[in-house]
Amino acid sequence: MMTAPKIAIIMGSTSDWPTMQHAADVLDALDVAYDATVISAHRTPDRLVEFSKGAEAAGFHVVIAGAGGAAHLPGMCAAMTQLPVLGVPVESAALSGMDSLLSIAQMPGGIPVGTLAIGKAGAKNAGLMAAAILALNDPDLAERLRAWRAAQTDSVGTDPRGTK
Ligand code: RP5
Repeated sequence: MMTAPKIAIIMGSTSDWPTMQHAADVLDALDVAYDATVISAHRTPDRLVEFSKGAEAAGFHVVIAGAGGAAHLPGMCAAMTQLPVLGVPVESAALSGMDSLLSIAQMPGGIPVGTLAIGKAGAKNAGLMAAAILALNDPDLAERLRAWRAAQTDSVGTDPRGTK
Protein backbone atom coordinates (compact mmCIF):
# COMPACT_ATOMS: atom_id res chain seq x y z
CA MET A 1 0.00 0.00 0.00
CA MET A 2 1.32 3.46 -0.92
CA THR A 3 1.80 5.72 2.10
CA ALA A 4 1.19 9.47 1.79
CA PRO A 5 4.41 11.45 1.31
CA LYS A 6 5.84 12.90 4.53
CA ILE A 7 7.99 15.45 2.74
CA ALA A 8 6.67 18.42 0.79
CA ILE A 9 8.99 20.25 -1.58
CA ILE A 10 7.56 23.66 -2.41
CA MET A 11 9.13 26.36 -4.57
CA GLY A 12 8.25 29.82 -5.75
CA SER A 13 8.40 29.18 -9.48
CA THR A 14 8.93 26.53 -12.12
CA SER A 15 12.25 28.31 -12.67
CA ASP A 16 13.34 27.00 -9.23
CA TRP A 17 12.93 23.35 -10.26
CA PRO A 18 16.44 22.91 -11.80
CA THR A 19 17.73 23.71 -8.28
CA MET A 20 15.05 21.99 -6.22
CA GLN A 21 15.20 18.78 -8.23
CA HIS A 22 18.45 18.05 -6.41
CA ALA A 23 16.42 17.65 -3.22
CA ALA A 24 14.03 15.37 -5.11
CA ASP A 25 16.91 13.36 -6.61
CA VAL A 26 18.43 12.53 -3.23
CA LEU A 27 15.02 11.57 -1.84
CA ASP A 28 14.49 9.30 -4.86
CA ALA A 29 17.88 7.71 -4.16
CA LEU A 30 16.80 7.06 -0.56
CA ASP A 31 13.38 5.77 -1.64
CA VAL A 32 11.58 8.52 0.26
CA ALA A 33 8.27 9.77 -1.16
CA TYR A 34 7.63 13.50 -1.57
CA ASP A 35 5.22 15.94 -3.18
CA ALA A 36 6.69 18.75 -5.30
CA THR A 37 4.55 21.85 -5.89
CA VAL A 38 4.93 25.41 -7.10
CA ILE A 39 3.64 27.84 -4.48
CA SER A 40 4.56 31.51 -4.73
CA ALA A 41 4.35 33.71 -1.65
CA HIS A 42 3.87 36.70 -3.95
CA ARG A 43 1.90 35.38 -6.91
CA THR A 44 -0.24 32.71 -5.22
CA PRO A 45 -0.60 33.83 -1.58
CA ASP A 46 -3.89 31.95 -1.08
CA ARG A 47 -2.24 28.72 -2.23
CA LEU A 48 0.52 29.32 0.32
CA VAL A 49 -1.95 29.84 3.17
CA GLU A 50 -3.98 26.76 2.22
CA PHE A 51 -0.89 24.56 1.95
CA SER A 52 0.84 25.81 5.09
CA LYS A 53 -2.21 25.68 7.36
CA GLY A 54 -3.10 22.22 6.08
CA ALA A 55 0.37 20.68 5.82
CA GLU A 56 0.32 18.88 9.17
CA ALA A 57 -3.20 17.50 8.66
CA ALA A 58 -2.17 16.38 5.17
CA GLY A 59 0.40 14.09 6.80
CA PHE A 60 3.59 15.97 5.99
CA HIS A 61 6.40 15.87 8.57
CA VAL A 62 8.94 18.17 6.91
CA VAL A 63 8.64 21.01 4.39
CA ILE A 64 11.50 21.91 2.04
CA ALA A 65 10.89 25.39 0.64
CA GLY A 66 13.03 26.93 -2.10
CA ALA A 67 12.76 30.47 -3.38
CA GLY A 68 14.88 33.17 -4.97
CA GLY A 69 15.15 36.94 -4.72
CA ALA A 70 12.88 38.40 -2.03
CA ALA A 71 12.43 34.85 -0.79
CA HIS A 72 9.50 35.04 1.64
CA LEU A 73 8.20 31.56 0.92
CA PRO A 74 10.02 29.54 3.64
CA GLY A 75 9.42 32.14 6.36
CA MET A 76 5.76 32.66 5.53
CA CYS A 77 5.20 28.92 5.40
CA ALA A 78 6.96 28.51 8.78
CA ALA A 79 4.70 31.21 10.21
CA MET A 80 1.68 29.05 9.45
CA THR A 81 2.89 25.58 10.42
CA GLN A 82 4.95 24.17 13.25
CA LEU A 83 6.41 21.48 11.00
CA PRO A 84 10.15 21.86 10.45
CA VAL A 85 10.73 24.07 7.40
CA LEU A 86 14.05 23.80 5.56
CA GLY A 87 14.76 26.83 3.39
CA VAL A 88 16.79 26.65 0.19
CA PRO A 89 18.02 29.98 -1.20
CA VAL A 90 17.77 29.72 -4.99
CA GLU A 91 20.53 31.47 -6.92
CA SER A 92 19.07 34.67 -8.36
CA ALA A 93 20.26 36.37 -11.55
CA ALA A 94 20.66 39.83 -10.02
CA LEU A 95 22.52 39.05 -6.79
CA SER A 96 23.68 35.44 -7.19
CA GLY A 97 21.41 34.24 -4.38
CA MET A 98 22.75 36.50 -1.63
CA ASP A 99 19.33 38.18 -1.58
CA SER A 100 17.64 34.77 -1.27
CA LEU A 101 20.05 33.65 1.46
CA LEU A 102 19.58 36.72 3.62
CA SER A 103 15.79 36.75 3.11
CA ILE A 104 15.56 33.14 4.29
CA ALA A 105 18.22 33.12 7.03
CA GLN A 106 17.39 36.35 8.82
CA MET A 107 14.15 35.24 10.45
CA PRO A 108 13.17 37.12 13.59
CA GLY A 109 13.40 34.98 16.74
CA GLY A 110 10.31 32.84 17.27
CA ILE A 111 9.68 31.45 13.79
CA PRO A 112 12.58 29.20 12.74
CA VAL A 113 13.59 28.27 9.20
CA GLY A 114 16.52 25.87 8.87
CA THR A 115 18.48 27.60 6.13
CA LEU A 116 20.72 25.64 3.79
CA ALA A 117 23.39 26.78 1.31
CA ILE A 118 22.61 28.70 -1.88
CA GLY A 119 21.67 26.60 -4.88
CA LYS A 120 22.27 22.93 -5.75
CA ALA A 121 24.26 22.08 -2.60
CA GLY A 122 21.55 23.56 -0.40
CA ALA A 123 18.78 21.66 -2.18
CA LYS A 124 20.69 18.38 -1.97
CA ASN A 125 21.44 18.91 1.71
CA ALA A 126 17.82 19.87 2.40
CA GLY A 127 16.80 16.50 0.97
CA LEU A 128 19.38 14.73 3.13
CA MET A 129 18.35 16.65 6.23
CA ALA A 130 14.66 15.97 5.66
CA ALA A 131 15.49 12.27 5.30
CA ALA A 132 17.57 12.38 8.50
CA ILE A 133 14.61 13.89 10.38
CA LEU A 134 12.28 11.13 9.16
CA ALA A 135 14.95 8.52 9.91
CA LEU A 136 14.70 9.32 13.63
CA ASN A 137 11.45 7.31 13.59
CA ASP A 138 12.17 4.98 10.66
CA PRO A 139 14.97 2.44 11.22
CA ASP A 140 14.83 1.18 7.60
CA LEU A 141 15.32 4.69 6.28
CA ALA A 142 18.11 5.24 8.81
CA GLU A 143 19.86 2.17 7.35
CA ARG A 144 19.40 3.45 3.76
CA LEU A 145 20.80 6.83 4.77
CA ARG A 146 23.80 5.16 6.44
CA ALA A 147 24.42 3.14 3.26
CA TRP A 148 24.09 6.27 1.07
CA ARG A 149 26.67 8.09 3.18
CA ALA A 150 29.01 5.09 3.24
CA ALA A 151 28.82 4.85 -0.57
CA GLN A 152 29.66 8.55 -0.80
CA THR A 153 32.69 8.00 1.45
CA ASP A 154 33.79 4.99 -0.61
CA SER A 155 33.55 7.04 -3.82
CA VAL A 156 36.21 9.49 -2.65
CA GLY A 157 39.62 8.36 -3.90
CA THR A 158 43.00 9.58 -2.72
CA ASP A 159 44.46 10.42 -6.14
CA PRO A 160 43.63 14.00 -7.21
CA ARG A 161 43.94 12.88 -10.86
CA GLY A 162 41.09 10.48 -10.13
CA THR A 163 42.81 7.21 -11.11
CA LYS A 164 42.37 5.48 -7.74
C1 RP5 B 1 10.75 33.78 -6.74
O1 RP5 B 1 11.12 34.58 -7.79
C2 RP5 B 1 10.93 32.38 -7.22
O2 RP5 B 1 11.22 31.54 -6.14
C3 RP5 B 1 12.05 32.46 -8.22
O3 RP5 B 1 13.29 32.04 -7.65
C4 RP5 B 1 12.13 33.94 -8.54
C5 RP5 B 1 11.93 34.22 -10.01
O4 RP5 B 1 10.73 33.64 -10.45
P1 RP5 B 1 10.34 33.65 -11.97
O5 RP5 B 1 10.24 35.09 -12.39
O6 RP5 B 1 11.43 32.91 -12.72
O7 RP5 B 1 9.04 32.91 -12.06
O8 RP5 B 1 9.42 34.00 -6.35
